[in-house]
Amino acid sequence: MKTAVTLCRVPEMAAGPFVFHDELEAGFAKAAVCGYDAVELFLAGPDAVPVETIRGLCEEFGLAVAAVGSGAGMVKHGLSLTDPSPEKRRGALDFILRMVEFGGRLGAPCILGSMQGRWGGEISRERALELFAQALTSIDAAAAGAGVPFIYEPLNRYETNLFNRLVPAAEFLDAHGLANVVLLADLFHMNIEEPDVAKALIDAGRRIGHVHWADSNRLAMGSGHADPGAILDALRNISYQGYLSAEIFPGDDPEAAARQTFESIHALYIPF
Ligand code: LER
Ligand code: MN
Repeated sequence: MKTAVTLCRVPEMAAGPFVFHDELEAGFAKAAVCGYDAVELFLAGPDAVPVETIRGLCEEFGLAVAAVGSGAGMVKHGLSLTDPSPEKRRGALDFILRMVEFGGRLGAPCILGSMQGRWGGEISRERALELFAQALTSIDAAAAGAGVPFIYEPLNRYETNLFNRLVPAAEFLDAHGLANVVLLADLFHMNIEEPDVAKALIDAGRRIGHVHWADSNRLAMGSGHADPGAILDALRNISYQGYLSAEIFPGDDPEAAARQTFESIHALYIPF
């Protein structure tokens, strides 16, 4: 199990649930001081920062890149993989494939969150899932070629209507033979959607590849009513080896939120 903290450099996402919004060097420095193994990066796109610059910062601060987010494709360009417009869908797929390639050069998988889109209007649920499976099939192969998994994140009902819970998402990946796609278990979304968070982690365990470590109110763990002990027990039960990444609202003191998150993991952590 490894720890990561989010660092967002997308102005349109300045109010989002990301701990640090500093310039990259300052953000890397803060992540390192707080003890993290890695940063999870949210950048404006695949060409926003040269890969060499990020590699240099990783080396300087002794950090890895846990994952790269793709949310800028939605917030900056309005792109989604299930959009009614074929042109928008092509743009979305192209954006994701370029993010996969960019992340691959850093050894980091790309995350699909908001760019999954939603069904409705002229797109039926059946058609949206067909489009989604087609796109994921191309992305699965591209990520395998880049030597990284691809991370699909079920979101709560207010953000998507494709998949809100882990087990149905895992069954969808299985049904379409998407062997290189893993699931992101975001504890905030799960606290809204799953009847039993620990049970869902165990039931979808074979597919879980990344965790957003947040309390029920999306603040640092310890601020709400999630049960981090039960969640860590479930992750131990599935021999989870990936990152616990702080994707939370930072409040007035991002470094305090980062430290609280880190301590919430290490206080309860027993080596898996
Ligand atoms: C959005 O709610 C979220 O959880 C992000 O990880 C998706 O990009
Ligand atoms: Mn998330």
